[in-house]
Amino acid sequence: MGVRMKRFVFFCSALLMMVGIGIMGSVSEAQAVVLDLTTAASSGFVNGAFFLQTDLNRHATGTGIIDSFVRIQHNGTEEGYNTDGRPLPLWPDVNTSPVFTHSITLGSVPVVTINGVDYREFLLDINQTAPDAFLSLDELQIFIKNSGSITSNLASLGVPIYDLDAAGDSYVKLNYILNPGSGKGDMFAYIPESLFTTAADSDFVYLYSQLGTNFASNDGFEEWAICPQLGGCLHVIPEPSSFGLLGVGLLGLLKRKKKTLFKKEEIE
Ligand SMILES: [Ca+2]
Ligand SMILES: [Ca+2]
Ligand SMILES: [Ca+2]
Repeated sequence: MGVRMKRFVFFCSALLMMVGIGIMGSVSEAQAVVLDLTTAASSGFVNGAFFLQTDLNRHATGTGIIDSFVRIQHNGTEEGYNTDGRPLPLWPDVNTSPVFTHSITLGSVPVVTINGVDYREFLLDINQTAPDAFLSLDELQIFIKNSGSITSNLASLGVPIYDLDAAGDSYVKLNYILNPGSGKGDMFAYIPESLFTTAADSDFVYLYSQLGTNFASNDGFEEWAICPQLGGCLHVIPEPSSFGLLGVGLLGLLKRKKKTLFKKEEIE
């Protein structure tokens, strides 16, 4: 092969490689989702889970209605999961008070129906400063296990149920300023009930979240909660009109499951 031919072959190979990398890049970008929940009542799906911005005022719901089960706090990035186990040397961002961080059973997590689909409902309450109100939920993973006191790494948390990043590096962009003040919820995560079909009500649910990679955490803690006593947090919102037009529409589509899921002894 002559020098000119070798140069031509090299040029073609390089071109093919660049095209290939470009295709691979666009495919992975297509799989990753950036869900923007920075406007009131905005919503969307990531890997089949439904995320909804909310202005739920936890103080207006009364003590004991909302059960907080994992609280994490660290400027920059932060991560952790709920458990009864202590100490938590691998998870320094997690608040170790049993009031704020403890196990939950699947039976205590309310099931709500949206557009004919059953979901398990989780509430996220964030706290940020007003000038830097954006915060990213960069990872959310849910597991099921027959023990509620694990303290080790994520691989020890049992059966994987849901992963925000399963189809690419996705994140949900949140805006604290939509509902400022302490103790006000910011987002619902609705995980399809169909993913939990092999689990029993007595199994423990681990919720791992990591925040602050794309939009850094600051100021106060972030906290996940459920509303077991009334079969879901949306049912305790006093004024549906404050939910915005989309919220009102969703409320019309949302029904509380008939069966009683709450067992008092399972909560705290
Ligand atoms: Ca909040
Ligand atoms: Ca991610
Ligand atoms: Ca924060």
